[in-house]
Amino acid sequence: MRRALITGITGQDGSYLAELLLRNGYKVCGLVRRSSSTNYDRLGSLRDQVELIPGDLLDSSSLISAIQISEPDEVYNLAAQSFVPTSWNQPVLTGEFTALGVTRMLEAIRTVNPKIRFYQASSSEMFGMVNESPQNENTRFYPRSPYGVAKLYGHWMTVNYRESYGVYAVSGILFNHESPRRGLEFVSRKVTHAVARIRLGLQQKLKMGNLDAKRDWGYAADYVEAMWLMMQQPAPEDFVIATGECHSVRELVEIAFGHIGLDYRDFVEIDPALYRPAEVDHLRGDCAKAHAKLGWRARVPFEDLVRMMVDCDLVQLQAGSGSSTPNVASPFFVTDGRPLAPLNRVS
Ligand code: NDP
Ligand code: GDR
Repeated sequence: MRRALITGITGQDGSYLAELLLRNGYKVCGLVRRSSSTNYDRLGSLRDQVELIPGDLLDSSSLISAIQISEPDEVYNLAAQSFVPTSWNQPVLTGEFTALGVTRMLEAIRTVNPKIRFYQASSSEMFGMVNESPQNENTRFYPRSPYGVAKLYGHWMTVNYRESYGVYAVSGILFNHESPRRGLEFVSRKVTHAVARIRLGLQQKLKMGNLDAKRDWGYAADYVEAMWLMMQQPAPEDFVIATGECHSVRELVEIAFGHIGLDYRDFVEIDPALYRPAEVDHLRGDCAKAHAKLGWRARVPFEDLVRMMVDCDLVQLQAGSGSSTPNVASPFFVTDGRPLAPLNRVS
């Protein structure tokens, strides 16, 4: 039985990756940091199928011990301070988690067993102010936030450990990916959750920042498959993972409100406080390399993703689940990978 250790298993991607690895027959361990109350909502019933090991990216000895306990063939480093605006408020802490945390984990691997394969969750935020579009593995990096800078450090350390020590270390440069398990502060889920609340009469207005920013948004469950595929190759390489399509935040709100028959202009208010000190205006990925070498491509179109997230938020709010990030089943994959009809379309 192959064994994997996931850092960030309680996050959006961690829960989808744990599901995938369990389906693929892995023994799955997850690193979890201590908090005053447990935070396993996204894991749902997976909680009983994975082994959770206490540890923190800030603490090297806990990483060494997590590797000794889990004895993994593969480590997926998904843990990070992942919210871009917070990185301006807490730049040093973001650097500790998101940048130096990568080195701590790589050093732990080198110390315990350098044959362990390592995946680093790199980000399209590293491209930042782009000089070409779409962006691929050779595009210049120009990060625009402390988060982007920290991710770039982690990316280069991953490359460096591959080149210096021959570790099988790969960096997946993933563009934005969303799901019903997305944190509420990220724009997609903020919008779909608010739309569902407005539909149910629980909220009147939605405050937004820059509606003109453009992103390449895909579905998280698709993207964790790319992570796993990168770790199964004969030699370690870095890959861009994206849909190749670009949409504005304005389109996002238009589709989400339109899905329940409302016009976003009646509900959205612009709040200048939500603008960022430096914006990434436009991102669109070119995943031709991943398609050619991994056979990977995104399966869920943007419009379907947004509508599915609104539907899931409506179902969760109506059920009064009490959790903002429940372990919602992966709606697109319960019928042979074909999208389901919307869960709860409201005309
Ligand atoms: P989330 O914010 O949902 O999850 C982050 C995870 O990291 C949580 O499990 C969190 O634990 C954990 N974590 C944070 N700090 C520490 C720490 N010091 N020690 C141990 N664990 C810690 O992120 P996503 O799942 O969306 O993203 C996964 C990774 O991919 C992140 O590194 C992110 O930066 C990167 N990424 C994400 C993209 C996206 O669009 N989602 C795109 C490109 C890259 P806790 O639950 O305790 O807070
Ligand atoms: P991003 O995602 O910064 O791209 O990072 P986010 O969803 O936070 O923002 C996307 C764009 O939407 C604009 N925006 C708003 N954003 C938020 N959060 N809230 C708002 O009210 C709002 N209004 C407009 C933003 O200005 C931005 O341009 C995500 C994270 O998952 C990172 O960890 C990951 O690395 C990158 O995606 C790829």
